Order: sequence, then C-alpha cells, then structure tokens
Amino acid sequence: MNSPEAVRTGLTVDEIKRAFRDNLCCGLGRIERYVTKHDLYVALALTVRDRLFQRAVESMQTYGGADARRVAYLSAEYLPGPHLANNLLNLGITEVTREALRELGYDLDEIVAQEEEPGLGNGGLGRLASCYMDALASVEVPAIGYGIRYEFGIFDQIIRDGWQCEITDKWLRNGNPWEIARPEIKYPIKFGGRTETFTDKQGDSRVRWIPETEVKGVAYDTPIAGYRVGTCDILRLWKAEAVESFDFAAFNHGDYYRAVQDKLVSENITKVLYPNDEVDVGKELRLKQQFFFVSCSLQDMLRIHALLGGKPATFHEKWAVQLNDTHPAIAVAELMRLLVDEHGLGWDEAWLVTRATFAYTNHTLLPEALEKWTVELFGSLLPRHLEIVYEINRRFLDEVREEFPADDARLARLSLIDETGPRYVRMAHLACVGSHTINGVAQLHSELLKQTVLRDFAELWPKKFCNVTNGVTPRRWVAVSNPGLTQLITSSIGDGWLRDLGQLRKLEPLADDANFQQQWRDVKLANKRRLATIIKDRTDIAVAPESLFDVLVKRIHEYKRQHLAALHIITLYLRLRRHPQADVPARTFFFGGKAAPGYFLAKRIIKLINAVGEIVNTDPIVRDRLKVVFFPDFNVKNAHFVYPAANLSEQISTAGKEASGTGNMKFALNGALTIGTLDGANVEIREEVGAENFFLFGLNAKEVEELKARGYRPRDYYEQNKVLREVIDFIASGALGRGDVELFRPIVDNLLDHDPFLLLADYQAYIDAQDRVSALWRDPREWTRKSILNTARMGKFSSDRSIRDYCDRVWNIKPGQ
Ligand code: NBG
Repeated sequence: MNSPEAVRTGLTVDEIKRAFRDNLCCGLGRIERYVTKHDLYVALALTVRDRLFQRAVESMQTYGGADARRVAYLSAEYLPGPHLANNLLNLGITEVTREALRELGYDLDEIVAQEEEPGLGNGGLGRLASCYMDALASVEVPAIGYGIRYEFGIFDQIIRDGWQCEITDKWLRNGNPWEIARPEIKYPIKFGGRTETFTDKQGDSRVRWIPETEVKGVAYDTPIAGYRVGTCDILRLWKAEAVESFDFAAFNHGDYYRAVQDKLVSENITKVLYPNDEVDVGKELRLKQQFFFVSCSLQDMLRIHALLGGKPATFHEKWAVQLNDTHPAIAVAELMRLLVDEHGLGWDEAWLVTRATFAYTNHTLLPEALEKWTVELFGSLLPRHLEIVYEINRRFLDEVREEFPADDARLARLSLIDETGPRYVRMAHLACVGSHTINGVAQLHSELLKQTVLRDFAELWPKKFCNVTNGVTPRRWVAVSNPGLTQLITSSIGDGWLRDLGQLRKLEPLADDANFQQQWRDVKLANKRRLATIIKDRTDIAVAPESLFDVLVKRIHEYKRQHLAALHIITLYLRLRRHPQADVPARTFFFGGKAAPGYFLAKRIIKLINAVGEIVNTDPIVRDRLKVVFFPDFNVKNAHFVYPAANLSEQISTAGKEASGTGNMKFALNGALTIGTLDGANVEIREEVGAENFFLFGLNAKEVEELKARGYRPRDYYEQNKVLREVIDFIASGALGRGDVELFRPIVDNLLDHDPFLLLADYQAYIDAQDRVSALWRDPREWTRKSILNTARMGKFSSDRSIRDYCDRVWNIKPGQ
C-alpha cells in the first residue's frame, strides 16, 4: 500500500481515487474546481494507463526468456475504438472505478463518452487487427502489433442534403493519453538513390544501397491488456520524422528553409490513411508508407532479437510475423536486405530464415484490390528491393520450371513481375513466395482463393494453404457495448463465457423459457431505445423502438449491395401505397457506412438511401410503418450502439465476394437474426446457429459464376418481373430525386445494362426471404427463441478461437491460456 507502485497501480477504490486526483493535479496541472469533462477523461485514462504499463513491463520480463516465440502482427490499419471502457473491463476494475469517481462526485459513463477513437483503418481489416490484439493478450501470447501512427485517420462523415461529405479526422488534436512516445526507439528509413557492388574485407562481393533521402521512424506504444490475465501486449505505431543530420547539413550550408522543407516532406509519410476502394491507387506515398512501417518494424524485431542474445540466423525461431494482407508484403524483400546486406548472411541462409518467418493472410478476392506497383515506381523508390525481388523471382521460377517443365504460360502467371502489359510487381505473389503459410479468412474464401486468384500457387504448394475463420472479441462487442445482455447472460450461466465463448451453449435450454424470453426482449428493447435516442439526436428522425430494427452497416460498396436493400424498401413502399391495408409489420431500416471519397457509385448509393428515406419517412400512408435512417459516421464508437439494438442483420453481398465479414458475427452474437447469402463467414454462421434460424436467400458462389459464364442479362429479370420493373421505373422516374431524372440514372443504367453484382438475379429471392422475416416477426416467442439460439451458438466466432487457430496452424506457438 505504501510502495510507490502500489500507490500508482493499486486497484482498490481508495487507490484509484488517489491516483486519479494525483493525475489531475500533477499529470494535467488542473485543480478540481475548474476541470472540464475532457480533463476528467484524460486523468482517468492516465490512471488506467499506469496500471497497463505496469503489466506490460511484467509481460516483457515474463516473455523475455530465451524460449519464447513471439508474434509480430504487421498491419497498415488498426481500428481499436475507444480504449477506456475496454481497459477497465479487461483489468476488472469497472465497478471500483465507478465507485471511486462517484465518491468524488463524477459519473463514469459521462467520462467514458468523452473519448474520441483512433480511426486508423478503413473497416473490417483494421477492426480485425484490433480484435486480434485483444485476443492475443487474452490468450496470453506475447505479441507486438506494428503499424502506422497516421496523423489523420479515416475521415469523419457527415450527411448534407443526403450526400456524404468528408471532414478531416483530427483525433490527436486533444492529445492521446493512451500512448507513450518512445523517442529512443527510432530507426533510419531510406528511399531512392542507387546501389553499387563492392568487395568486403573477406573478399566477398556485396551490395550497398546509396539512398537519396532518409527519414526517421519513431515508436509510439499503446498497451493492450488481455482480459483478466497478467499479459499486456503492445501496439507499436510508427511516426515519420526528419533525420536531424539532414537538417544540420542544410543548416550548415545556410539553407535553413530547405531544412524545414525536408522536415515537412519527411513527416508527410505518416500524415494520412488512404481510404480503400479508390480507383486511383498505386500512389507513391502509399508505397512509402508501407515500406516505412515495415522497415521500422523489422529493424525493431532484429534489435529485440539481438538484445535477447539471438543471432540473425535464428530470427525465425523467435519471431512469427503475420502479414495482414499485402500492405506489408514488402517485408519479404526488406528482411532479405537486412539479413544479406546489413547482417552479412548468405542468400540461401537468409532465404530460409525469411520463409520460416512470414505467413500471409489474404482478405479479398476482388481482383482490383490485389496490390501491384509499376516496376518504375518500385525501382525508383526502392532500387535495392527491386534487385532483391528479381533475384527471388529468378530462383522461384527455376523452382517452378522443375515442377512444371515447359509451361511458359504458368511461369508468366506465377511470376512476381506481371509482364502482360506495363510491368508491375505483384505484391500478393511476393507474399506467397516469401511465406511458409497462406490463409484465407473463412472456409469458403479459403477454398475460392485456391480456385481463383492463388490457384497456381495452390497447385505448386498445396500444403502451404490453410483457413483461419475470422472472429471478434466478445469483450468489446458484448460486455462493453451491451451491458444489459451481459448481465442477463452472466446471471444465467456465470461469466466464464467471456473467456470461453463456447459456454454460451448453456443458454440453449433457456430458449423456450417464457420468463427468460421476456427478459431477453426487455434487454433488446432497452438497447433499441438507446439507439433511437441517439438517432433522434443526430438525424432528427423519430423511430419507434417497438418496430423491427433492420440493420445494414458496413463500408458502402456495390458488392455489399446496400442498393439491393433499397430495392426492398421501395418494394414495400409501393406495396403499401397500392394496398394501404397490406399486412406489413412496422420496420425501421438503419444504414451506416462510409464510401471511399473517390468511389462515385458508392456515394450515389448513399444519396439513394437518403432519398428513399425522404419519401418514405414523410408519406402519410406509410409513415408509421416504414422508417429509413442513415446513421452518419459509422465507426467503432457508434457501432457500440448499433449491434446490440438490431433485430435483423443484413448480410447480403453477392456470393463469393465478401471474404468473411465480421459485422455478421457481432450482430448474431448480440441476438440478431441474419438475412444473408451463402457468402464469407455467413456460411459458417448458418452452420453453427442452424439453417432454421437463418434467413437464407440468393445464388451461391458457384451459381453466380455459372450465370455469368452463360451470359447474364439483367434486363431479362427486369422485363419478366412486374414488381421489380415498377421498382426500377420508380427510381428512374425522378420521384426520388424531386423530379430530377438524371440523379439516379447511373445506378439504374448500371443495374439494367451490367449489374456486375447480380442484384436483379437475386431480387425475388431476397424479397421472398424478407417476407419470411416479416411473418416470423409476428410471432414474438418464436422470434425470441431463434434470437437466443443465435447468441447461444456463436461460440466459434470468438477472436480467441481465431488466435488459437493461428497459434496452432500458422505460428507454431502454444498460447498461455
Ligand atoms: C476485408 C474483407 C472482409 C473481412 C475483413 C477482415 C479487406 C481487404 N478485406 O470480408 O472484405 O471480414 O477483410 O478479414 O479489407
């Protein structure tokens, strides 16, 4: 109690009170009489951070031993969400902290609401990385998550006259109490220039890279605590800064302003996160970002390895490095460079180490998302790496030639260099060649990967491929965001499910219990009220909490088919207009999600949804039965309010396009029923919860391909389906555009003439499935039973299970828990 650590890191009400007041005064220089809510938040965050770093330091000591193999998760994106409530939960101090603050006259929930989240990712991929950080610590795997400390994260979205507007995200403007800058952990990163060969002291021929510019990467550490365990891992994000020596050189020449200019240019590298789905990728700055964070991270791992007494040749024994998509794939060439050029290993030895180090996760089958860089750009920025890529390729193609003699077409397909037109470096190929294991993120996706984009690799190295189905953390996605449900579940089956999600099965016998059902509905209704209040506040639309909450939230993309949901709403609208007495149960349709700023059709889809809302929400005939809401700025913080309030989860992507999905898991875990296609992880969710508890519709992946191969003609569906025709004609008529017939013409033309994502082919099946949803909604007991069973059977989709699968199938690590 009297030792300094006890005062700084104790967990009793009194110790937390003391630490909090101490931070307010000595950490922030504030006195209680004049504090703002933000001051209170920062003081509490610092109080919690002390307790986290104490654990992080202990974890480093525990795992510093010679035997441990640690994980480095390399990801260009993370979406951690607000930290405070989650950290309190994982430390097990939510209630004592609430009490400590109450005694000081403050309200914990108000303070928690102050936090602004780091939006350092686009969507599912970044959020997955953060769920995995939580799970790595929770199953006690020593790990570092490496990434980029973007100054501007994903833009904030506002809706103006139905259109998306982007506002720059200034998440750092009020400081970030969760991170600690580590100016002593810094690495030089080189760009451009040329290479030359020389003979070293041993008489061996070596290569030297003479760069044109150099920047410095500085580490910023955020502790990531496991759930109720001692382990605390680190998220280490890199910020670019100017190298001092460069400033001095210019300064000495009297060119002070050039020195300042260098500083600006250097810091640009980590200025801004690139939105995905942009048409014009291949930007130089993005390749710079990728190389920058990868090189910092590998240099850091090599430093830690040496610190623990390791030699470069045993690097792979101590580090399992996961490439989160191709964004960090340049790591394969960079580790080779570090080992060969900087540490003097021979090529063959370095290659063994490299291949034993990396594993690659693919997150998409969409061909346009597979990264490639022109050879010119790549070579001008990373001349030494281009040489290394060529050498890797030369040796690799020799290997292929042995396996498949006289098969030039195959060689061309497999090559790291795409030579079908202008020459490109194919990053997915580099990742495949340089990794010991390649995985997809759901069973279906992993299979399709082997049949489509990575088919030649699967034929060459079938054993390299495996599947690890994605998962989500039940801590954030139930305990933090849905306290009502958490309490109900825990009072029924204990709290073991939060570390072992399979225990939710114990809820199954309660699915028919009338009393439990009533409590289940009460919790859902309270969550719906909470969401309704927020919606009223942000959009001024009043929604009825008793109506069916039908929710579609995710990035806006044609393949995710938000516009198919719009076709359904218009169908119901026209049905009600024609037959005002029609039996359509009251539904509220919620949409949320950002469109990439340069993605024309996605932005128009947002406008379409808002235009449908404008008509539907004000029409006296349907007014109280259909409501359409676009919830602006869907992010982690807002998501906390959305998943717990959903009755119906829309997972309606064209089969074969969504690699996994993780929102689908968050919904079902919170008791929503799913309407969905056989795509991504939907397939496995349906398998787990039971086909009878899932609204399936639409073509499967094979049927999609067959239909396309036969020659898909969307117009045939339009001509043959009277209701569909009315719906499309309604959009084309200008009725949604206040008479402007041009407004939605791009969408209408796209659907009638191309429809690459087969909305029209799936339309009728979707409407029929929605009618089954409405029918079931009229039977609250049956609906509730299915809702309970959905939650009860979601155990497989915990990110703890995913991480254990990675440990077992990919990293060869034994988790501590
Ligand atoms: C996304 C997929 C999702 C998947 C997440 C996480 C990319 C490139 N891919 O289906 O579209 O759930 O990755 O694996 O962002």
